[in-house]
Amino acid sequence: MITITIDNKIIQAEEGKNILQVAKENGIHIPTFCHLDGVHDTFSCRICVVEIVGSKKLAPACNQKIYDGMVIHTASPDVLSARRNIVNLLISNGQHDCMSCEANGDCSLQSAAYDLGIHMPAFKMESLPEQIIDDSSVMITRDNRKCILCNKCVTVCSDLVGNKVLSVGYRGSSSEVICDYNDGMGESSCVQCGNCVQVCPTGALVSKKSVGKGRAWDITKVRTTCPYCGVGCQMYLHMKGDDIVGISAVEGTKANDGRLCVKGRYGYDFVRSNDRLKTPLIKENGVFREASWEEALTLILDKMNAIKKESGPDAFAGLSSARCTNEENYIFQKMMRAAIGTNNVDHCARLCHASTVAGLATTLGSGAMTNTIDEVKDSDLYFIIGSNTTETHPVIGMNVRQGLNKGAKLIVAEPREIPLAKQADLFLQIKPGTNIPLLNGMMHVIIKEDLLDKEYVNSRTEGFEELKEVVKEYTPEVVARICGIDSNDLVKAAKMYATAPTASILYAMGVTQHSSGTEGVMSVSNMALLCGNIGKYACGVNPLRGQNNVQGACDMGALPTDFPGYQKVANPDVIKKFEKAWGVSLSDKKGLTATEMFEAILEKEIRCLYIMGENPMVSDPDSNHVEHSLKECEFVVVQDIFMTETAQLADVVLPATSFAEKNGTFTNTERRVQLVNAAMKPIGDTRLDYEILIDVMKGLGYENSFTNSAEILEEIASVTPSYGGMSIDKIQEDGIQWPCLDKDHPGTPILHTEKFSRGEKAIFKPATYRPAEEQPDEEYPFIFTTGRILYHYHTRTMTGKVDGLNKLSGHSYVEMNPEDAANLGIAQGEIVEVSSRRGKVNVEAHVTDTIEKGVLFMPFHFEDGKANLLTNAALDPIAKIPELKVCAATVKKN
Ligand SMILES: Nc1nc2c(c(=O)[nH]1)N[C@H]1C(S)=C(S)[C@@H](COP(=O)(O)OP(=O)(O)OC[C@H]3O[C@@H](n4cnc5c(=O)[nH]c(N)nc54)[C@H](O)[C@@H]3O)O[C@H]1N2
Ligand SMILES: Nc1nc2c(c(=O)[nH]1)N[C@H]1C(S)=C(S)[C@@H](COP(=O)(O)OP(=O)(O)OC[C@H]3O[C@@H](n4cnc5c(=O)[nH]c(N)nc54)[C@H](O)[C@@H]3O)O[C@H]1N2
Ligand code: SF4
Ligand code: SF4
Ligand code: SF4
Ligand SMILES: [Mo]
Repeated sequence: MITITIDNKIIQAEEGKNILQVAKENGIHIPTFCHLDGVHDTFSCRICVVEIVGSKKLAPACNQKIYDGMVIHTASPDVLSARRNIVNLLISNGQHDCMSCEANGDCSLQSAAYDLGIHMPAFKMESLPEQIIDDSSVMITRDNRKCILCNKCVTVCSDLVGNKVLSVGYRGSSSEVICDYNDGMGESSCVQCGNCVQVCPTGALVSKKSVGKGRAWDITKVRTTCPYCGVGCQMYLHMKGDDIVGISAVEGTKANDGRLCVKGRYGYDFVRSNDRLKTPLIKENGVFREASWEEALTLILDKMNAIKKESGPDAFAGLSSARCTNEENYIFQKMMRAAIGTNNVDHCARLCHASTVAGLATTLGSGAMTNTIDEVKDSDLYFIIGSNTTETHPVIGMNVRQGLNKGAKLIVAEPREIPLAKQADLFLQIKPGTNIPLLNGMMHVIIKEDLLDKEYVNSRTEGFEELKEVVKEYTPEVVARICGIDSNDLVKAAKMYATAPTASILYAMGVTQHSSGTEGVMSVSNMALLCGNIGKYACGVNPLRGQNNVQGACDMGALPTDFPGYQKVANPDVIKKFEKAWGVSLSDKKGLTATEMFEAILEKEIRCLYIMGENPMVSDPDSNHVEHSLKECEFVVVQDIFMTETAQLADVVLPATSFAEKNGTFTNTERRVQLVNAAMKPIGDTRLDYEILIDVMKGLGYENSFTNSAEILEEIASVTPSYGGMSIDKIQEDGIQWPCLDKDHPGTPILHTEKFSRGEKAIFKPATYRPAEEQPDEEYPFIFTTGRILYHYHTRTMTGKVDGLNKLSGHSYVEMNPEDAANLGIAQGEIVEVSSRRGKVNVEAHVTDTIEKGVLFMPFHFEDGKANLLTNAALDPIAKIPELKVCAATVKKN
């Protein structure tokens, strides 16, 4: 610590800091336009100049390190005169119509002018360069007449987002910010994340949706967690009364540090959509009518109690929700187990990372991301397999791109040339369904070339000999043939992965959604263990969990085999523990998985299905089969925020509140438990999910005493060891990563550092290649795979309510290779028929060389041209996850 003086105030400060930082920490205001903490130190705007006693020149505070005894004046006559000149030049050079400008009240230039007492620009420009407002982007307006060339947007887009759309074009006084090769923003490679808008100090970059919706002073900001993907971005909802008028990222947070993606920032219209369910609905003679809560609950309870009496607890099944909070999921599984008495409870993780939960629990002892999101940017190498990271976990994708900017290497293994594949050092364009041979082949090379970490394998793992035996046959030549890649590339990939100082594997649905999904996951784990890459900084096996709270829904025991904290139903001690905690006797019978429930309905084993926040009519494979099953089910309750395709088939529909109207916690993909805070009162007659469930439990004869979600979290902590130290107070600000064993425990950023959760050592579980259940044949000669796009989320109940997102992508399509299209005489944009053994759809053809010959890809988001009419419900025998990534299909001209 050293001593300096700012404006006659004596301050103790840390050596190495700059004047701007120290002033800010001590409540002394120095204006700045261009500074971005730790990122952008161009000191180009010069508005932060200060006077340092003994120095002849004014110095920019952002660039001047402090020294012991330094004496600084931040508002001396010279300083103020310099600032007046700068501001006068800036406002004279542009057109600043503050009265109607969207940034009024939230503009650094305006504030500086006000503070300096500048009423009118001092200089009169003969003629201003002609600059046109760029209105071409769906989400953002650019008005370069208000741009002060601070360069922040350029830095954010290139360094923090990694998209490199923006730059300063032209020279000298003609300089201006441009997109790509001076394209309109809407025609450029911009992905509309709005991160440039957030840092713009003026009204030069504006979010269209917020225009005219309220001034800075009309708005209160409520911090919460994004309701979409598992990154768990921290955001402020900008509230004007009960309306969300904008969203911004929280800066300095662990999960997203000031960044969001397009869905998080602009996908909020669904909250106040007119389509929200507002009252309970009861189906009578095939049509819904509005009902009171009392009426709806009475009907539900009469029916449920009757079924329970006649057929017992195992005639019930429940689907919990990865969109709901931990507290709601905890109550849901407690309802199924304690109030009904069955373990037939599951949720969409079954369609998603069930194979991760099973696979990594076996090899490592914990089925979660081993490392943190923030570390991702520090890896030396990324091996990305079956994850379209920049579209599905965009902020993690931004961290990958930050790493690439710093020189990290990238290997992508994918059937499609996804955006990151274009930046890869090595792109392995494999056939869908061939991850296991690929990974075995890489391990074959690593062992053969003696690149394994022997010390680690000896001291921290078991089962190496079996692995060696299995991968022996997977020579580069054999693997190259199965995967459809070049054998030299395989060797190169193996060497790159094994020799990188730190290497992080990121994977998702391209690995998990196969009938060999669990073995695929274990193969990923095998390769990381072989190279000693688990339990270390910037390394790891990182399954990117999908939904905002899918990690939490699993943690809370919305699984047929697990109580909260993965305590096993099969373990009698666990049953005893929960019987004591809940004061009831519990079933020790393993429950049905989500994918088995629909079968059990058809076999008349299940009579009542309770669905909270899931839309299986669109999201489950083989939709015709799901529809049949739901229609056959005697009593279906759906609790949702919209009238979904699934809710249409229910007997009773209950309206729930959305994330913006509730308190609680979500657990993101890096195991971080974070707060969800209500920003508005519930819409219509909607009720909180857990309140509804508690009423149902009461009607079934089980009383809870909870009055709010914080009390539920207390009970969760008391029965779930890995959440033992979690409480609302403790997780304020940045959240805590589990395991967090007690209230003094700091949480756990990196798993398995000293020993594995499974016990002392991890285990290799080698797998042999089993082709996908359905292979192309003469009738269905294409491999059909499905997935996601950046602009939409799952069954579009939420993103489908956002005009801008619908404009960016509004309907289904099929991607196919130009050669295939030419052979079939199919033109770009033509409507074609795609069919499989289970169904057919008509969709637009997107002819693109990013996909290989013989492969078709379709997003599963859209109700028109529903991909899941075609997909195969074949299951992985261990995790019961369906093979959503491979089936046989054909395409023909209409
Ligand atoms: N924009 C957006 N983001 C989302 C979601 C969303 O709906 N929209 N959903 C969230 C959820 S729940 C999840 S689970 C995640 C999913 O995130 P991802 O898994 O990244 O998304 P997908 O598009 O399902 O699949 C990823 C990739 O797997 C590839 N693939 C297909 N078959 C194979 C194969 O056999 N091997 C390999 N190596 N790759 C293959 C596909 O080409 C695809 O690009 O996204 C989350 N984020
Ligand atoms: N072909 C194909 N199919 C797939 C996949 C694939 O890659 N390909 N991916 C699979 C994967 S990984 C997943 S995770 C599943 C997702 O499948 P689903 O979970 O069925 O899909 P969502 O659209 O997310 O459904 C969530 C529902 O919750 C509702 N909801 C949102 N917030 C709340 C709330 O606060 N309370 C209540 N009660 N309801 C709420 C929404 O309106 C919506 O109806 O899809 C799977 N299906
Ligand atoms: S919106 Fe995002 S991608 Fe587009 S220019 Fe701004 S920062 Fe770059
Ligand atoms: S558009 Fe905004 S952030 Fe970008 S250079 Fe201009 S003033 Fe700075
Ligand atoms: S990356 Fe995921 S969590 Fe972050 S804003 Fe986008 S959808 Fe939300
Ligand atoms: Mo998922």
